[in-house]
Amino acid sequence: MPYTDSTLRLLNQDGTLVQGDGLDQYHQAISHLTEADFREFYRVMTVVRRFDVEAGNLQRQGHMALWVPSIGQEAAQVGSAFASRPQDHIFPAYREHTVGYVRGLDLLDIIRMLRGVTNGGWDPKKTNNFHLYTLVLASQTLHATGYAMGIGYDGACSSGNPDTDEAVMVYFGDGSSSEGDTNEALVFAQSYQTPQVFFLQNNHWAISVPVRVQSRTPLFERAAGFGLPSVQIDGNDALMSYAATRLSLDAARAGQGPHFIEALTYRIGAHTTSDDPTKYRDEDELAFWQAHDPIDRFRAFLEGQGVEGTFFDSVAEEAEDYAADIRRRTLAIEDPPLEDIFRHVYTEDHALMSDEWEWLKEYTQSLEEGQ
Ligand SMILES: Cc1ncc(C[n+]2csc(CCOP(=O)(O)OP(=O)(O)O)c2C)c(N)n1
Ligand SMILES: [Mg+2]
Repeated sequence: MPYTDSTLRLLNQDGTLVQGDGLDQYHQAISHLTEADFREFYRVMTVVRRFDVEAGNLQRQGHMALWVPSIGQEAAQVGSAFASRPQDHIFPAYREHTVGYVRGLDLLDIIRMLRGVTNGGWDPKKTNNFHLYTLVLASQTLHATGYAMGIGYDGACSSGNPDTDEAVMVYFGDGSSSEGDTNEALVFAQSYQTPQVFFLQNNHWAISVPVRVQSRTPLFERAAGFGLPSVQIDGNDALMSYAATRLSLDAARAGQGPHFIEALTYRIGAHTTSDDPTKYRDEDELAFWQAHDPIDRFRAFLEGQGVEGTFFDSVAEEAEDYAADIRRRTLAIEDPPLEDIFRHVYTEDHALMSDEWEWLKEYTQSLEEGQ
């Protein structure tokens, strides 16, 4: 059983709400959510999961070098993303497709990045402060802490108005929690009391290394050593993810310093399309997590609230349309000019680059002639 006695949860797997001591503040934190909001949580998770499957298929069909699936982690992401406020800055790792969707990222931009036709992603000013995917593990924790220190210097937090005070949220994984960068980011965040939430998605694996090798103690307990308040939540519970993140972000933006959330979830798919998890993972473990699917849980909750079957049918249809649109737009992506490989190496023309470009032109031509 991956959960501990400390794991916080609002939604049971059968979709019923958990009541009980100590949960009042979390129930309070979701009390303003309407049925329309809940439907939106479900819609987003379903559409992004379908997108994820389609992107995996596109990779297998040769349209991308790599795909990074996030199936199984939708609830941790949808709840925390909806809990952020428009003025917040979000620093993702590379698996936060649902967060990106909520913040307004066109998910084709992730495909474009992994296809190698952009110079690294998108413009965060056009994606509601959803910053770039970061493949160098944990470096985004430092970017986030630096940004949050800047917010402090600018006086853009702690005015007492949650609708304008800014905060930062950084996503990182269980494996990344062992990186020096993460530990340095935690030290600086604590020293400067940054308006920041560290959102750790513990999906139980860092490629083929299980989380038990990363730490003998639950990861959220590490935060205490740095002086950060922390909680461990059931990351497959979208409502608890929303509640814990809302409380933590609002405390951070109000001047109470950085907070830490560990969301227990699971990477249902492979690490990436370059990986085969059947080589190192136990079938029983996968079965446990498949039985704790976050979207099934939320559907059960909605059904318990009386949401009718036609809603689920229309969401499924929308997800199919979304996937078809992604496929159509992926196939329409044009290759960048070959010369771009050389164009940005030096700011000015350079003899070596010209020589290499001439060589490549000749070589490419010889291949065409050989056909
Ligand atoms: C600095 C650095 N070291 C190693 C890698 C290779 N690498 C890519 S993903 C990964 C595992 C990361 O695991 P975790 O932080 O748990 O995130 P997850 O992939 O599970 O979402 C590793 C070792 C890297 N990208 N960057
Ligand atoms: Mg991991």
